[in-house]
Amino acid sequence: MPDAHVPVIASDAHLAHDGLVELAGGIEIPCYESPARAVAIRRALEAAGGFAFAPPDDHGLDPILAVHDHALVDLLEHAWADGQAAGLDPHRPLLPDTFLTRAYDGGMALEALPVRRHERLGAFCFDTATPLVAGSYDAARAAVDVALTAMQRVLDGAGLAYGLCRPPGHHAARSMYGGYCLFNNAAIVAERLVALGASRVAILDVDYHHGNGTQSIFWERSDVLYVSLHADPGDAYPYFSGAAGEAGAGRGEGFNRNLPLPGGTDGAAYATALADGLAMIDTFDPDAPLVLSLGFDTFVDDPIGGFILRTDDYARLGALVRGLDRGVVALQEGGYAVEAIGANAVAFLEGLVGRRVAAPASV
Ligand code: SP5
Ligand code: ZN
Repeated sequence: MPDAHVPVIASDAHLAHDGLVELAGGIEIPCYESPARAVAIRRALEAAGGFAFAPPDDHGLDPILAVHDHALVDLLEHAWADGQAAGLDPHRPLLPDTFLTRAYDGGMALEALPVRRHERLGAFCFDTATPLVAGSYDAARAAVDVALTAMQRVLDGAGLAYGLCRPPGHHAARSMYGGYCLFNNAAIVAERLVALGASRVAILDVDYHHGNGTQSIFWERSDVLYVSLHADPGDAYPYFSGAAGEAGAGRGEGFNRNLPLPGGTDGAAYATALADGLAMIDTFDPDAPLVLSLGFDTFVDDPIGGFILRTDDYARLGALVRGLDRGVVALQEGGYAVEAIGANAVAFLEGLVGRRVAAPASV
């Protein structure tokens, strides 16, 4: 149905998740992960036409608690208010300054976390680039609702729905946030699909970075296949996961597939790897819509990425995913070249839905 409008689920709650600064090289810089990203995508889709916008439905906490520990949800819900009650500056974001790493714990039986939740951040966060502000929790809840509503549209018969999630999700693990991610939107959708009766759900992650959170959540699961294309973690964030040999464990062994790519990867090399990833998904034979973690930080001008994909490439990649011939729940992850992110989203989604794709070179 090439003429049907593609459902786009979006919420304005993200506008208040404006972290102001992240720490990079010991100094504070403006956040790459800004409200302007989602605003630019929305404007570009509106200008392109063919997309039908709708707000998310409220799905409540249960789908989140099926993936994340209550302690993480509690932290994200209350850290801001606890900090304010303790007299912190309302104009400064919360960032951890002390990290409870595996080496800190070292097997000791530590007894307690601080009572005030803004002092617990380092037990639940893995980086210094994920600030929390007053509106962060509501934005994260809305991003989950956006994702679940997009899922519902596909279950109701749309071939494709796009969730304009912000904050993104794929770096968030069961008990950990970071990498600009608070709740793992894609993992929550996948888990929800299982709860609704699916026995094989595939997540395809095309963000520039490895989705360490998604990998860890489904590490021992054979009912959720995670396939990720990303920058080789040997020299790219998040550094500690994403190698090709990480295949899952226990029943999940073989159901985690990492396809690390070298710095400088272009659209042609990327498409080759994507075809490999899609073949893995086809073999797995999902009985639920594909969950697509869709990042545009593979773009040539991305300020924190190291690949060289161009806008036209995204149309081709979308068309490749379309070749799977399955329903797709596309969820926004990263992408920080704000001036191009709208065009990149339009190109990918139009390729995915089979509309206005550039003609093959031979025609
Ligand atoms: C969802 C998502 O894309 N999260 C990415 C989080 C990356 N955070 C910090 C990356 C720092 C990389 N520094 C490279 C600087 C190049 N100028
Ligand atoms: Zn990314």
